[in-house]
This record gives sequence, structure tokens and C-alpha cells, in this order.
Amino acid sequence: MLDQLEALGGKALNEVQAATSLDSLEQVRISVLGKKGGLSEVLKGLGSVPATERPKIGAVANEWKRKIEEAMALKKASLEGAALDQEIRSQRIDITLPSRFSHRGALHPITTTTRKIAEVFGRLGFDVMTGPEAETDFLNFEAVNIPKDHPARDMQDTFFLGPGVVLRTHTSAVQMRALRSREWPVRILCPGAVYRCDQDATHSPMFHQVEGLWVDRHVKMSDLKGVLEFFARELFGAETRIRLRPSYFPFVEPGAEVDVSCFQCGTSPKHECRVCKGTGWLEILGAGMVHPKLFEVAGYDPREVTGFAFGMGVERIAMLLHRIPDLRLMFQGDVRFLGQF
Ligand code: FA5
Repeated sequence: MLDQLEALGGKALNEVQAATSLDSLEQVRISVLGKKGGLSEVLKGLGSVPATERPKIGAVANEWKRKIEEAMALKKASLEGAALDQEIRSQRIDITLPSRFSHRGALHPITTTTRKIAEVFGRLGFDVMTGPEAETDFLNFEAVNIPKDHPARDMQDTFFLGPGVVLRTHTSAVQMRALRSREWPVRILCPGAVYRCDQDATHSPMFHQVEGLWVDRHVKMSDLKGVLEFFARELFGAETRIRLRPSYFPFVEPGAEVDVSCFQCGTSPKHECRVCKGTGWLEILGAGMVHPKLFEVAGYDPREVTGFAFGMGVERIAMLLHRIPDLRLMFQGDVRFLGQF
């Protein structure tokens, strides 16, 4: 029996050493030390051994059991350590691998231009106010002094949505919303999409405008000029000059078109300049003193307050800032174009 124990113990120690995983180690434990394992099998023969021999055999069996358990504990620790090493190695990030090329999105030039405009006027105390794109005929036309049969309606070919509802043709519609909903002083900036039946290299059926309105006691034309000059210099550079040319818009009196000096030519216009076509000036917006009729519709007393308003096309400004030759490029979603901003 001692020989059997010797053979079993030696074999078990070899198997423990040879185990390559925690599972195979557990199999060795079950086959040697388990209830029906090798050791129990050998000890079943203990009954046929003389009583005087039994303590010695029992001691040898316990000694093998201890040795095997000790070897298993060591092996288990070593297998667990190896498994942990393997797990750490498999989770390690190889920072030497070249990264995959990713396409990064960017803001559309119309968005960046609108934000820049709002930021400049924000510094002068203008709040942003928005209105709906589907507007009533009344607020888009009638309330801003463009009655039904007024020829100015032809200046802006309109998309009609239904009786009395249009896609707004200009952000001037928000002017009246502001005047009717606020007490003066009013100093607001209204950015948004507008719609006209119009399409070529400089006109799009959907485009964006920014409207400005300042109503208070004693607001003068010179205030308008000062505000617009500040804006033009912030946007196009400190050397920029502006000029006002008389013009007609039904909602202002007097009205003007405002040009900025060509930032490409500087102080001396060049005949061949493609930006200003040799004129030295670029038209950027319409403006003027708020017509007294608008104050009457809004319930203000025109003897008490005055105001100025202006409206500019955002695409036009973005084209000038980024030298974009065709407005339609901005609406085609071509990543080769958009990737440049
Ligand atoms: C107006 O829309 C007036 N509401 C502006 C205004 C506001 C004047 C307040 C006085 C007081 P106008 O139709 O000129 O004006 O349009 C203003 C700007 O919008 C133009 O200078 C131009 O830059 C831009 N614009 C006009 N039509 C289009 C179009 N189809 N596509 C792109 N931009 C356009």
C-alpha cells in the first residue's frame, strides 16, 4: 500500500506541474483528492492492513495529501498570475499604431457668418430675436407699409402658403413682431432664413438675412451710420469705410443702400479688381429710419420715439469674407467646398 501511495503521489505531483489551466488543475484535484479520487481508492484497502501498520500508512497518506495540496496552491497562484498577465497584455493600447483618418465636421460658413454678425452687434447691446418663417401676409407686407397693391410687392417675388400666409420674404417681418410685443427702447437683431422666387449665381430661393432695429428717444441717422461703420470695420478690417446711397424701402424714410469700401483694393480702386469690379465699393445692406407708419401700427407715438433699421444678406457677407464666387455653392452640400471652412 505504501508503494501504491508513493506511485499515486509522484504521479499527482507530475500532473499538477503539467497542468496548463485552472480547469485542468481542478481536474487533477478531483481525480486525486476528490471523494472518488485515487487517494480514497487506495485507502479503501486500509481494512485489510494489519492494525499496527495502519497509523504509518495513514501518516504517509496525509503527508502526500499535504504535499499535493501545497503543490496545487503554488500552481494555482502561478496560473492565475499568468492569466492576469495575459489579460493585461490583451487590453493594452498600442499607442504606436497610426490612427485611422477621420473626417471632422465644421460649421457652415452661413452659420459662422451669422454668429460673427450677432457677436459684433451683441457688443453694441443688440439682443437676438427670431420670428417664424411661415409669416402672415400682414406682418410680412401690410404692417411694414407694403399694402396689397403696392408695387414694392413685386420687388420680392413671394411664395404663398395659403390665404394670408407667406414664406417670409425678409426678416423685416420680425421688426413688427418686436415693436408689437415690446416696450421701447428696442434694440434687436433678427437672423433667419427668408424665401423669394429668385435663382442665379447671386440669388437663391432660400437665403438668410440679419435684420437690426434700434428704437428709442432721439435715435438719428448719424447713429445708424456710426453703428454700421463700427460693424463694417469689425467684420472687414479697421481700414474699411462705408457710404450711404439714397434708396427706397417702404418701411423706412429716408432709406439707403450701404456700401463698404472694397477690402481687396484698399484705398485705391483697381480697374481689374474682381471683388468690386473696379468701383471700389461693395453693397452689403439696406437701411434707413423707421417709417412713422410702422410706429402707428405698433401703437408707439412717432413724436416720442424714432428708430433705425437695417437688413443684410448673410450669404452676400459670407461670399465677400471668404471670396466665394457663386452663392449656390453654399447649398450643394459638396464636402470639397465645405471642407475649406
Ligand atoms: C430687404 O430685404 C430689406 N428688408 C432690407 C432692409 C431692412 C432695408 C431694414 C431697410 C431697413 P433687399 O431686398 O435689398 O432688402 O435684401 C437685403 C439683402 O438680401 C440684399 O442686399 C442681398 O444681400 C440679400 N438678398 C436679396 N435677395 C437675395 C437672394 N435671392 N439670394 C440671396 N441673397 C439675397
